[in-house]
Amino acid sequence: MDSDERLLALLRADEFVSGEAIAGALGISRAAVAKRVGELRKRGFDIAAAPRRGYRLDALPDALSADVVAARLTTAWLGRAWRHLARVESTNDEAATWARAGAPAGAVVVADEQTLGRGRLGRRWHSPPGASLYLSAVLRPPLAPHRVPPLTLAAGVAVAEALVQFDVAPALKWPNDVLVDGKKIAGILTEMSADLDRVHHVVSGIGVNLNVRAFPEELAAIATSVAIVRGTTVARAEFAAALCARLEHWHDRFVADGAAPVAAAWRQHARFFGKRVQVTAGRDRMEGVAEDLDEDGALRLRLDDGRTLRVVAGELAIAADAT
Ligand code: BT5
Repeated sequence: MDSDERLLALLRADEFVSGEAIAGALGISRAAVAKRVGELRKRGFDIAAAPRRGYRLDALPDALSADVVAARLTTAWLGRAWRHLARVESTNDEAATWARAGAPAGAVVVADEQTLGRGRLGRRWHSPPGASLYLSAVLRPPLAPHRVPPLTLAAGVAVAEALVQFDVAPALKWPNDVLVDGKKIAGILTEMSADLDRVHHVVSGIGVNLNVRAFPEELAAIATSVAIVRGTTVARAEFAAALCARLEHWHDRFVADGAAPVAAAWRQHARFFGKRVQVTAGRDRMEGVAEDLDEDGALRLRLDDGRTLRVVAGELAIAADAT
C-alpha cells in the first residue's frame, strides 16, 4: 500500500475518524495528516473535516485506480490485485494474459476505455471512455471444467444485486443480459481456459453502462445506463467495489454449495419465465414458453407440441413487453 492508500483505508464513510487516531496509525503529525487530506481533496476525494471530530470520506473521485477502489473494497480476495488501464483493446484479453502469467485468483483488470470491447460470438461491446465500467476478474474455481458454466449466472446475480444497491431495478435475461425497461444496461462475457479435466482460469468480463448519457444510433433503442435510468451519475469506483463484493459472494457460494442457490437467486431477478419466447441457437430457431432454468444454467423451453427442450446456449427474444 502506498501512503495515500493507507490513509484512505483509515477513513470511513459512515463516521468521523479523529486526526489524532490517523496521525497515530500512520506515525505522522496531525499537521501532516491535514496536509495529506488536502492533497487527496485535490485528487477529487470529498473528505469532510469537523473540529474535534476528525475526517470522514464522503465520496470518491470518479477514477478507477487501485487506491480509490480499495477505499471502498470490502472483499477478502476479489479485487485485491488490481490493474487499472486508461485504454485497452479488451479487459478480458488483459486479464487472460495476466492469468497466464500467474495472476492470483480475484485479480481484476479495469479500463477507462476499450477499443475492441467484445461481446459473445465476435460481437462488439460499445466501450466509450470514462463513463462506464469495463471489468474483468480472474477466477480460479476448484471445479471440473464442465461444472463452470453457471459462473455466468453467478456474475449476472452479482451485477443485478449491485445495481439494486444503486437504486436500479434490473431484470436478468437468459443467458447473460441485464436489462432495465427492456434495454440492456450490462452484459457478461465468461471465458475459460481449461484442459479436459482441469480449469486453468476463468475470466469473468462484465460491462456496465454507468454514466453514459447517449448511445450511438444502432444502440439507442436497445441500450440504457444507470445515469439514464436514475437521472444521476454514480462514482465508478463505488460501483466497482459493490460489484466485486457481490461477485465474490456468489462465486464462493457456487463453489461451496453448487449451482442450485445461484440458479434460485438468478430466477428471482428474471421476469421472462412463463412468457412466450423465441430462441436462436446456431441455425436452429425455436419458439415456446420459457419454463425454468436448470441448475447448470440451461433454459427449459416448452414447445407448442408439449415437448420440453433444454437449451444450453443461444439468444432469447422475448415477446413484446414481457421483459
Ligand atoms: C455481451 O455480449 O453482452 C457481453 C458483453 C461483455 C462486455 C465486457 S466489458 C469488460 C469485458 N471486456 C470485454 O471485451 N468484454 C467484457 P452479447 O450478448 O454478445 O451482446 C452484444 C450485443 O449487445 C451487441 O451486438 C449489441 O447489440 C449490444 N451492445 C453492444 N454494446 C453495448 C452496450 N454498451 N450497452 C448495451 N448493449 C450493447
